[in-house]
Amino acid sequence: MSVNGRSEKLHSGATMALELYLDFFSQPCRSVFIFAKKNNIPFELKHVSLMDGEQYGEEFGKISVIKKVPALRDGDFCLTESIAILLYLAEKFKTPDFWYPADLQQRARVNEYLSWQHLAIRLHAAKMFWLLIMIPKVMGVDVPQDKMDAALEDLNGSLKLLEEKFIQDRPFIAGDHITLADLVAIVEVMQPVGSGLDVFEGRPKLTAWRDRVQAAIGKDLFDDAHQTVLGAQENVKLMDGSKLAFFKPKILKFFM
Ligand SMILES: N[C@@H](CCC(=O)N[C@@H](CS)C(=O)NCC(=O)O)C(=O)O
Repeated sequence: MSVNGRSEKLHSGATMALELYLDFFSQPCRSVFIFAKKNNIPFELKHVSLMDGEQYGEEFGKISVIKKVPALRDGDFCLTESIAILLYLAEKFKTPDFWYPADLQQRARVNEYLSWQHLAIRLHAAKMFWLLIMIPKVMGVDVPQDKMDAALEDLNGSLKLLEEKFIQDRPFIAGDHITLADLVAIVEVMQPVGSGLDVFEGRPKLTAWRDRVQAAIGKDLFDDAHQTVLGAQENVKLMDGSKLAFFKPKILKFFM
């Protein structure tokens, strides 16, 4: 696997550093990155360029047969799935309790959100990103208006549930403090923003929650993790659509 872009060595010890395989276009990668950085977890960042198809390369195949990012390698131990990775890091590095509270009902709230989000916010926000920007502007395929309308309706439904069921009148999803649930939520909510859809407009509750989450993470770290996706509208102009040929059938089948 060629390692490019933002690869950086964050740990130089005699023993092999924990490795995180990430691409910053990817929402779950951003949650893992933010969590590791915020908690001063030493790791070596291995950039896997999805746009260059590096997830299908032989070298990354040794790390993950699923061929998706994020992935983690800790010595001989390889792990996929962002939620599993976040929990592994939380347990291994004994991060502060508030991230994944020991309190039974607060933890249940976090688990509830983490279980719900895959087929709701994650799916719908990612779909908007592909329909608004990647499919038409990089793959050169027109998106019919009815597909766009249906996708927006789904996203609006999920955002409504995020506000009304998960945030309610609490500062954060599980109460007074940021948890893994908020972290996993914010990276997904930011994805359509990168494609030019301001999901915060007309949603004061969501906006206030975003501001609290951003403050809890720290603006510099938040911006650092999101600069790639928030620059997507410019970045796509430089992308070579033919490079996505390997991805195109899969994406069109999934989102169109
Ligand atoms: N459930 C997985 C989802 C991972 C995932 O879908 N990763 C995407 C990027 S956001 C990916 O690597 N896609 C590459 C591909 O499908 O070829 C997680 O939470 O880690």
